[in-house]
Amino acid sequence: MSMEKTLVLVKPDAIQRGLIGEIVSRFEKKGLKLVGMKMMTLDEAILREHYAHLADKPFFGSLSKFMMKNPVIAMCWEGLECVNAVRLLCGITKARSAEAGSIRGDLAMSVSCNVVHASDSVENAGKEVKRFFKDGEIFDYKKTEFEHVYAEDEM
Ligand code: IDP
Ligand code: MG
Repeated sequence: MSMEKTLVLVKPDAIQRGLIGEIVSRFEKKGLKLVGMKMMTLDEAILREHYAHLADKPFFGSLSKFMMKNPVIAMCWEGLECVNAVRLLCGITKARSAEAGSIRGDLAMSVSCNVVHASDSVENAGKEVKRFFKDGEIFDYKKTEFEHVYAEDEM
């Protein structure tokens, strides 16, 4: 068991649809700790890196265009084994098939406009947090709620 940090993006469709608060609230209610948050406009360079695994897909161009349509909210969340926990909260990529109760399952219908991004492994989470945040933009503070979120032997 280890404390992990993971990257979440509130995607352009969610910004337009007024879902920022709802999405942030899902992670807050789960008991995660917000350690970084900012609004930013993505450019082609960061998207080429971020979606490198999709570079040869036919939809890569439209995906990049979608992600640059308007700003996104980048967030870094912290918690015990939270990379996996956050992926589960988000649900699968194809939102209309995502499990009810998950963010995508409850809030989206599209494969591409699926309201959130979340890191898919501990290794990628480390890279992605560094990609979107500078050192001084990630905050270290005590979240007293953790005493109630976790058992003593888990912390
Ligand atoms: P993930 O976001 O669930 O990790 P990835 O396979 O890493 O899914 O794809 C990244 C993003 O690319 C997806 O969230 C979605 O916005 C978009 N995407 C993935 N597959 C497709 C597709 O088949 N058509 C259009 N967009 C897609
Ligand atoms: Mg992915």
